[in-house]
Order: sequence, then C-alpha cells, then structure tokens
Amino acid sequence: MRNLMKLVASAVACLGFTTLFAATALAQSPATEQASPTNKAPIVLTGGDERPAMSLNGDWHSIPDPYFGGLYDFHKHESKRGWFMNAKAKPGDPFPLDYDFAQSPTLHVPGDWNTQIAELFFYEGPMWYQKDFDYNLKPGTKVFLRVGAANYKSIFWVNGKRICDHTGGFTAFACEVTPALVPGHNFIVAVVDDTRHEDGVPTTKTDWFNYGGLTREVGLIEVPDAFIDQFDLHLNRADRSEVDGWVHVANAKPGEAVEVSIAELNAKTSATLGADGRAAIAFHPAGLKLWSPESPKLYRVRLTAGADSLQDEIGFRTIEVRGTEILLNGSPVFLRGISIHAEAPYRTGRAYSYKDAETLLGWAKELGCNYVRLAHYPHDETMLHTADRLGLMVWSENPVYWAVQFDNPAVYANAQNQLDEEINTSRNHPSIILWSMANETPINDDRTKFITALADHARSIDPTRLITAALLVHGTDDTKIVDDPLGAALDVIGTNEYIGWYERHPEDIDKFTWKIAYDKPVIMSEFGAGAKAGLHGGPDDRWTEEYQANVYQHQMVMLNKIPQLRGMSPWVLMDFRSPVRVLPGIQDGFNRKGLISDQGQKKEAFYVLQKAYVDKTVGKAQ
Ligand code: GCB
Repeated sequence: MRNLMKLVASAVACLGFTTLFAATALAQSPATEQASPTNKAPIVLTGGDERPAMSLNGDWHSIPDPYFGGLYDFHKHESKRGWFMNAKAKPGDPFPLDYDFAQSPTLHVPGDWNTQIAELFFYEGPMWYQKDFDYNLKPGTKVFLRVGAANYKSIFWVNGKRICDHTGGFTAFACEVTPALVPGHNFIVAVVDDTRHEDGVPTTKTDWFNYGGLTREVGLIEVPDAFIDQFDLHLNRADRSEVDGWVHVANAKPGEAVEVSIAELNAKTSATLGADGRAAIAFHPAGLKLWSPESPKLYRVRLTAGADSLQDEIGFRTIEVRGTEILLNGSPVFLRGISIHAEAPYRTGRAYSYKDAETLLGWAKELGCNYVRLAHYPHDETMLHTADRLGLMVWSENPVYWAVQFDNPAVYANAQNQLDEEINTSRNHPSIILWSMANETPINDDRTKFITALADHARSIDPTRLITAALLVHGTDDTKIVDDPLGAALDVIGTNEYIGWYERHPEDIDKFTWKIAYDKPVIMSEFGAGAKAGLHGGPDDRWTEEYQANVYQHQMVMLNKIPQLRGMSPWVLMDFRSPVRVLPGIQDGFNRKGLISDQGQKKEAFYVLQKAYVDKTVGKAQ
C-alpha cells in the first residue's frame, strides 16, 4: 500500500531533490504535525462510492474557528484538550469550557458552508464538524471512514483518537477507524480548513470560489481483514475483445484467488495474487459491447477475493492517438465539448448530487456534446457516473492551476498525491479519456520538469488513457504559436485562447492562423466571452449576449482552419462564482462566460454552438 512517505520518495526520485529536504518539508506541513499513533495516512479505494456504506451524510454540528483555538493552545502547541476530545462532556468534566457541539448550529454534509449560512459566505479557515453515530464492530472486519472530498486540509478524530490527516480539496480518501471504535455510541469530530496557501495545490489565486467544507459524501465502509482496495479493468487496445487489468487485495497472502465476473455475459475469470498483492486479469467475455457516446453500454462487474466482494458499473472502450487523430475504439473521433465547473445550478455552491450532475451534463447533451472538460480539479463521482451513463467523454484535471510553487518538492508531492487519488479512485470510468496535468502554467524549466514528472507518473499508473494539459499560447497580431516545451510530454495538446475577449475584437478572430510545433492532436480547451443573461445590444457591445454569440461565430471560422484540431471545450457551460469577478450589475461575483446563467437561462451563444455541434459544421464531422 502506498503511503505518504513513499509518495514523497518517488516524487523526490522524479525531481532529483534530496530526500531530506522533501521529507522535512512535508513533516512541517500543519496537516501532518503531531500525528498520534492511531493516525495513518489515508488510503484510496477504487470506486469506493460503489461499496455499501453507513452514510454519515446529513446534519453535523459545526463551529467556525478562525483562530484555530480548537487545535492549538496559547503557546501554539497542539492542545491536549482540543475540541475533538470530548463531544459529550458530563457536568464536572474539566472540558469543554469554551464550546458545546450539541448547542452549535448544524451544517449539511455533503455541502460547502459558504452557501448554507449567510455569515459564512466569505469565511475561509478552520471549521469544526461533529456527528454521533452508533456502531458495533463485527469480528474479522475493518471499518474505513470514506470522505468524498474535504476542502482543503482536514483532520479526523473518532472518539478523540486522531485517525487521519488529508490535504487536497477535490479527491476521495479513506481512513481506517477500526482501532478507535467502541461498541454502541461513537462520535466523530473533523476540522476542515480551507485556508488558501502559497504552497498549496491549487495556490492562493484561482478564478473560482474557494468553497470550504465536507463538500462530498461521507460514510463508513466495512470490509473483511483482507479486502480489495484498488483495481483496474479496461479493454486491451490491441485486442478489443479482451478485458485486461489487475486487482489488488490489501492484507492478503500471495497465491490467494481473485474472481472477476460479468453476469450479463455469463463471463468469469480467476487469477491468483502475486507477492505484491496483485492479480493480473485477462479474459475474453463473449458478446462484449463496447462503450461509446452513441452506445454507452455499461456492465455490472463483480469482483471477489476471499470474504470480500464488490460490484462496479464499468464500460469497455479504448482510447489512443495515431498521428494527429484521437481514436475511440479504433475510429477517429472529434471531441465536441464544453468546459464545466463543479458549480451547483440554480442554488450556486459546490455541486455534489446526481440532480446537479444530471442538470449540468443534461445541458451538455442538449448542446450536442459528446465530450466535457471537467475543470479545474477532479469532479465528484456523481458527475463521472452520469457521464458514463450519458455517453460523454471526460477530460479530468489535477488542480495544478496557474502558478503553483514548481520549485518546491513538497508541492510536487502534494500534486502527485492528488493525481494518484484522482486516478486510483476513478480509473474504471469509461467516460474518462484524458488525464489533464495542469492548466495555464507559466513556461519555465521548473514548471516543465514538475509537470513532465506528473505526466510520467500518470502514465506509469494508468497507461490506458491520454495525457494532456491546457497550455498558454503566444504569437503576433495574426498568428498564434503553440511551442510550449511541455507539449513534448503530452499525448494531446490543450490550448486556451481568448481572442475577441482579452485581446482584439470578435471580427479579428478569423484572421488568425495557428502554428503548432507538435504533430499531435490539439484540443481548443478554452475560448469564450462574458455575457450577462438578458443583456442585449449590438454584436460589438461587451457583456451582451450578442457580443458573446459573435465571438463564438468567429471562433468557429478560425477553428475550422486548424487542420489538427480534434476537439474543443469552450469556456464555459454555466456562469460560476468567482471572487475576482466584481463588476457591479454585470458580474456581481460571477464569471459570466457561461453559455447558461447560474439560474439556468440560456444565452444566444448556447444556440450558436448547439447548431454547429448538431450540424457538425465545426471540427471534423466524426
Ligand atoms: C482561463 C482560465 C479559467 C478562467 C478563464 C476566464 O484561461 O483557465 O479558469 O476562468 O480563463 O474566464 O478568464
């Protein structure tokens, strides 16, 4: 099982920094300070959301703690009487003196705190959460707390025992709680701190709202002592009748059997575990139908290892690059897409539910998309399951956004850990075809080394998908040049440009030609313009729907002149909150480049793009 120190070591190996420096940097991070003996690094459960769980969703008592008084005492040491120690004090107990969870307001989990309580709208900092639950541990079992996401740093205690620390706001993790459980009544306390950090991933500056909280589902998962923690099942690129992959069983002995079956196809295979706890899978289920946007076929696959068994819904397809083509199941495909933030439609806030996912991805389907860029961080499992079902190919992104500290080994370790969690959690979703390493990073040697190391790592743990990143482009008055050295490390080049919005006028867009230094497929991963829904005027009047539609019309003329263009994901499906967008009466705290407003009103540009996608007049008609 990979632990945090191993991650640091491999990061160090990639970058050539000294082990001492990296280990020291990580040890100093507040999230790992003074860990108690029960506190282990979290693990990643592949498809963990598919396992039956005792839900801990619902109301949690909560206390905002901007001075972090609940964890650190007046000399800034971790307090022995911290707020995690005693959620149910009896009269006469020495603590708590300063807090009482039972009398404190509640926050709903999953959900960000900013949009639940008006006073918390701009709150950034530590927030305490507490919940009671009953549990009776069965012999021969282990129990894991599965957290869908906690933005950004989090620490969890069960019955006062610290069980794990985690860094990263958009990925799922699981912490073993078995040694901390008591029969009957138990309580869990968490502190989630969404303070932005210069050495964070992402860093302090983003063009999206830093929603804090236990933003995704939380539950307890019970497994036998030896259990399937990670697995990968995919179609073999060279033989599209063969399902390949592996199953890893934690705490199992080499030689033990693993079984994989697809009841619908009456197909079954078994394999034995090697010394590394992995069994290699390869079988030919007769009659296998492939997953594609036109026919998003999913199968219920059952995995069994000793006393453990789980089911997952998996589709089988291949994705690869040949020259400048992207091939899905061996045939060239053009990615007609749209970029999407995990912003909840209508109510705003962080999206987390199937209802949110169905609305957002339903709009993408209505637009005529076969593809979505889920920006700028891994989205939740409801989005991925919905994309699997609707037949939408997905670009999934690590939050290496703009200028993180590329020369800092601890930042690399953090970025790689988030990438690891993203890939290992979601690796069986057929919808995901692209792992994006980063967005719009500045060109310099440290950056190129950092992201190349991430790309190598992603390929080493998942060689079945394509690696991309959204690059910045440069150029002259009528030429755009793509020659970022990072392109060498990518399978597919993503490029962002805002001609007609941040530079020049809409009429200038189609005068541009593109010089691309790589003989690889290109996706125009962003372009767009701001418009306030309902604001009308001429095609050159900024912020009007007409201006935005005009930019889209001209962009499509230009895009059709790029021979190696294989996809596009304009910015962005829906208006989303961003604290840097403050223009009164127009932005009011929202980035207005959505084709749809946050209240669901479609703007004129929506219909421009829809027509181009439906009539296949933009890109190759594949
Ligand atoms: C970009 C960023 C995206 C921003 C967008 C904008 O290039 O990748 O995160 O929101 O531009 O609206 O400026």
